Amino acid sequence: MDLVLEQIVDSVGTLTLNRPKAHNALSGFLLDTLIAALERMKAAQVRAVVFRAQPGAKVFSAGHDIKELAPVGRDPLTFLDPLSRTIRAIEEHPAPVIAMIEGSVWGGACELVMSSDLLIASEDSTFAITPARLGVPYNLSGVLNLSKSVSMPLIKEMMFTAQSVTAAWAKDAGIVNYVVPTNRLESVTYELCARICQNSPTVIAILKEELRVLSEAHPLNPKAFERIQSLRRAIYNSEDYQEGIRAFIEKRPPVFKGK
Ligand code: YXS
Repeated sequence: MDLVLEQIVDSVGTLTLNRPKAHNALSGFLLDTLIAALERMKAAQVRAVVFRAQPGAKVFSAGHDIKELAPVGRDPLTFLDPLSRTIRAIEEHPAPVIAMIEGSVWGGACELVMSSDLLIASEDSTFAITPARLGVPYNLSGVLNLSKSVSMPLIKEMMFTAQSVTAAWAKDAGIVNYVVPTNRLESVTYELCARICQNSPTVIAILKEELRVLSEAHPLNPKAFERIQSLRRAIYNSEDYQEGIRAFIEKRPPVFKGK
């Protein structure tokens, strides 16, 4: 079964997550498939890419495949991991990537949609940033991606509570462009694509790249980077890191001891 369905109509590509048995959990294989599909869309010179779950999905994506998270002692979120590579593929794609969201969005899937260019969410969709609930020491570029369009107090509330927020909350927080009834999600999304397709694709591509470069322009001295990495290493070497994953697999709440 194809883990990502691809379609191109009138210069607009649509990529549909298709791993329903695991709620579109982002396995390495699914993410590599997504990256390859984005490459094909680039070769086809689409003017916009819509990124979605199956119509009617209750869960847009359950986030990183927890069963594939690195074992204790290894960084679960490195530059060459599938999730990081997919996020860069979205950010560096020359056409706008529009996340059309229905259902609940979890963990790394929040970073995936929040790294898209535009987000259109159904009224009943929700968003949960879960590292604190899983015991995962999220990486610096991921935290930057999650926080770019949100005020500090609001992104801290999402990260520290690790609880789902509604689409309306996400709209107020500046995370999504539009919140619409589910039965209008497709029409609003593809109408927006049609408006984008009327404009110069080369200028849109350079504007997207300029905004990416500017949004990543953060001075970070080597000592600060190395200090953060050593703090992260202590966490992915910890009992709490193992507890978060074990608790999910054992279908029970985690009990974190802070070590
Ligand atoms: O028990 P089976 O084999 O049927 O499989 C179950 C779940 O184990 C599986 N599944 C997942 N497998 C791997 N990774 C996942 N993230 C994942 N989520 C679900 O799918 C089958 C059906 O799940 P089940 O029974 O829980 O369905 P449900 O309808 O009762 O509940 C749906 C959810 C989404 C509320 C529930 O599955 C859930 O809470 N999933 C985990 C959501 C989450 O915490 N995601 C964060 C993943 S870690 C991540 O993204 C980053 C590393 S971080 O945390 O740092 O942001």
